[in-house]
Amino acid sequence: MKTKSINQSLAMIVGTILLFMLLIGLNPAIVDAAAWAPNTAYSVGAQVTYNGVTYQCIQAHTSLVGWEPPNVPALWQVVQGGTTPTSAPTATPTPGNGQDITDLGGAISAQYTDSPSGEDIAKVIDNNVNTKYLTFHSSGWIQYNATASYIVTQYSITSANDAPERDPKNWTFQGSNNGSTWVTLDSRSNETFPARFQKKSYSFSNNTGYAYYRLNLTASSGTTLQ
Ligand SMILES: [Ca+2]
Repeated sequence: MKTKSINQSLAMIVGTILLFMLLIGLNPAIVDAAAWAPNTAYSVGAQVTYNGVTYQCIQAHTSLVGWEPPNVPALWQVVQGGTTPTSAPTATPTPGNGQDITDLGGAISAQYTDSPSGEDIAKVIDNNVNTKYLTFHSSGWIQYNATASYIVTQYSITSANDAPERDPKNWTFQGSNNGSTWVTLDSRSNETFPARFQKKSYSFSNNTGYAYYRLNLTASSGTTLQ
């Protein structure tokens, strides 16, 4: 398992053109132990890596999804100091702090694909504020599946060219490593975008890497989100 430390941004443009930037933090990667996996029997003393951190098992158990080492301190402790790799870690292209991970070739998708021509979900992360995603629903999710796990600590949303009532108003920002179990990282209510093409950035604390990030958005209008 490769480890990477990254501080990155995820940029998307939603609905009314939302631009997200996710900030990701980098952890030093030391990889001697096998990657943690669910449904695996671990005995005391076993070492695993998870998101670039090495952990040692302190209580025998069989792992389950949701029992990732950082979530269950009764089962795993961080190996202080770690072990020094005998050779330099393989160089992995690691975005630095502030990197927009939506520029790294992942997949963008949305709950709804009823967009008018030219206003599809791909417009959310095309780094062009003049294009937008629009769906004829008052709420819906948009998702970015990165090519690797990144620690995101910031995202940005940019308002679109018109119709402020379609702007996102309330949302949650979530992370996942399997696309089905989600952890809420940030929640916002009654947000407004007083100007068109206005970019707003949102920061939050996060030390866990995820490969999937999702915004669950609700517009201020009852019919359309952009
Ligand atoms: Ca765009």
